[in-house]
This record gives sequence, structure tokens and C-alpha cells, in this order.
Amino acid sequence: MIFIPHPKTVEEMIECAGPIECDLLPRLIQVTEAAAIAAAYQMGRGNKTFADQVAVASMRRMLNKLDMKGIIKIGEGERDKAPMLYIGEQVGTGRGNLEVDIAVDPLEGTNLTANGGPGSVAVMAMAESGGIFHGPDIYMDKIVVGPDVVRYESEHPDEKIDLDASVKHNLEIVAKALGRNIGELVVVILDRPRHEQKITEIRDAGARIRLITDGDLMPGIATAIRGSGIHMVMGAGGSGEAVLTAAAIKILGGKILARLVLPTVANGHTQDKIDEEIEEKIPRLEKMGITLENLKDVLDTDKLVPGNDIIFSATAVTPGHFLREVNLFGSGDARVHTISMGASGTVRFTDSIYIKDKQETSLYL
Ligand code: VTB
Repeated sequence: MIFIPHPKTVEEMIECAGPIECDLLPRLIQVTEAAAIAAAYQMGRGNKTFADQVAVASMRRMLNKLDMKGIIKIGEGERDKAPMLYIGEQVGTGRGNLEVDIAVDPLEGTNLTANGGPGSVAVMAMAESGGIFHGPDIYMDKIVVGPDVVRYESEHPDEKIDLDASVKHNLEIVAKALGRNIGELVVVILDRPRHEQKITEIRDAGARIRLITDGDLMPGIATAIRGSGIHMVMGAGGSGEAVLTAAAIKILGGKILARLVLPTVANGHTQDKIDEEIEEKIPRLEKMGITLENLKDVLDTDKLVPGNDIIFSATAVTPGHFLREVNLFGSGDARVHTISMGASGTVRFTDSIYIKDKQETSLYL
């Protein structure tokens, strides 16, 4: 593992960036930008599968141009279900010394893209080999909070966010950490029947809720951005999205607590359906070192992303919590808005314009 010491000056920060951040972060931005542009052409066309396919194909083409030995740790699913960017797929040219674990969601929010709704992104994270959780494509129940809460916890060792504590307990800690009343907090949670009880508990505790139909990855990152108006994310969603959230929130100094949960269990299906899922998935999980027993373990930020040389990039397809959507112009030009970051502490919001026809395209602010 690469140790990145705490830097003092910007020059030292740049100096102490790991090899993945130095060599691959600029390329990673291009990878998510290309996928977002490909997906943007499918925005609002009602076909989420095709929108996802073009984003996946674009990402894969771009990844295979990078000099690295990359392996997909979080991807489109198992090999038999996903022809591309499946878990275990090797990507990159294989040249050079960089061995890289990859977490990818080529189109987070396929429904949102298909319906032209807000909040879809093309997103990817990388870290050194062994730096990204190798786990199944099921759900994770989670809590995501920003760096103010982490600081508060370190100053008050008896007051910690806890997945098993009451919703009220966790909200009280976030409120104290942010110097607010619970009534001033906003919690993002997916609008699903499985969250009915949690939603009631959040409201009973006095906090406000932003219910979303899809896409709880970027709101997790928003908890680390002051002014985003989002203070906490709760609830069960895709495990891949949770790991991607962990990559970004680790760089930004926030925190995630998560626990794997089978979708049939989370969605309150019958015991028959649960048994069916256990039978289908547990053998695969066991190969990853996950049993029915340790399935219940709490996974913190470092367990989800143990790496140190972490990089992350997300490009908006449709307008997001803090990103603008892709703009498409005549002659195939495109303008894209990306948040990217590396473990050194460099966070970039980039507004990139791809000009196809230099005589025809005018730049504007
Ligand atoms: C979440 C969310 C995704 O799926 O992972 C959710 O972050 C999983 O829940 O954007 P459901 O199975 O109930 O949809 C998405 O909404 C779509 O991938």
C-alpha cells in the first residue's frame, strides 16, 4: 500500500499524489466525460437499457486505451449477466506498472436518463490493487455523512453515528456536528416501500426529507459539500453505488457506514423468495469470503475502500445536485460538467468543451 502523508502546501500536495492519481486521474475524467456524452444522446428517449449500453461501451473503449492492468471490482454485475465491465473483467492495455482496482457505474440512474429526470451521472473510481471492496452485487444499507460529523466524532468519542442506533440518535449527532437543529437537516433517501419505516422515523425525529426515485450516490457526496443542502443519506441501495460513494467520501474526509443486505430481505419478500435468493447467491458470496453470518458486519469507509491512492470522477448526464447536465450543440460539440478528485486532496469541478468544428463553434462563458 502507498502511504500518502499529510501535505502542507499545494506544491507538496501535488508532490505526494500517488502514481495512480498522477497518471490516471486526468484520463479518468475523460473516461466519465465520454460515457456521459454518449448517454446524453439517449436522454429522454425512454430506453434505459440502451442508454446504459452506450455508456458501458464508451467507458470500456476508453478504459482499454489506458496503460494499466485494471480489474473491475464493482461493475455491471456478474459475467453471465453483463457482457461488458463485469466483475472480474480485466481492462487497460496491460502495459506499465500500474495495477488498478476499478469501481464503475457507467450510468448511475438509467431511469433518470431515460425519463430526462435529474441526477444521472457516469461515474468511476480507481485505487491500487486490493484498494476496493470485492463484494457481491446486492444491496447495502447505509448512512453517509460529511467531514463535519467525522470531526465531531473525533472530539466526542462517545457520540458516534451507528447503523444499529435509532434514527433519532444519528440525526442528533449530525445536528450537533453541523451546529443546527434537527429540524434544519435534510436527509436524502430513496423513495421505496422498504424505507417506509425509516422515513417515518426521520420525520418523527423532526428532520426534513428529500425523497428521490433513483440515484443516491451523488447525494452521498453532497453531504461533504457545504451549500449543497444535503446533510445525510440513509437507506438501502445498490452495493456498487455504496462503494463508489465510499471512494469519494474517503477522499473528502466524510464517512459511510454500510451493511450488505439481500434485496429480497430489504424489500420484505416472502421467506420462499428469500430462501431462493440465498440458495442462488450464497455460494457466490462464500467465494468472496462472505457468509450468512458476516453478511451482517458493518463495513466502514476503509473496509469499502481500503486503498490510499484513490481517484474518482463523476460527470453529469442530466442536471444534478451540484453538476450541470451535458449540453449538446450542432456538429457534435458537447459541454460537460464533472467533479473529480484524488487522494492528495485535489478536487476539481471541470467544465469541459469538446469542439469538433473549430471554425463553427464559438466558446462562451
Ligand atoms: C440505488 C440507487 C440507484 O437503484 O442503488 C437503487 O442508487 C437500488 O434500489 O440509482 P432499487 O433496486 O429499489 O431500485 C438505483 O435507483 C438505480 O440503479
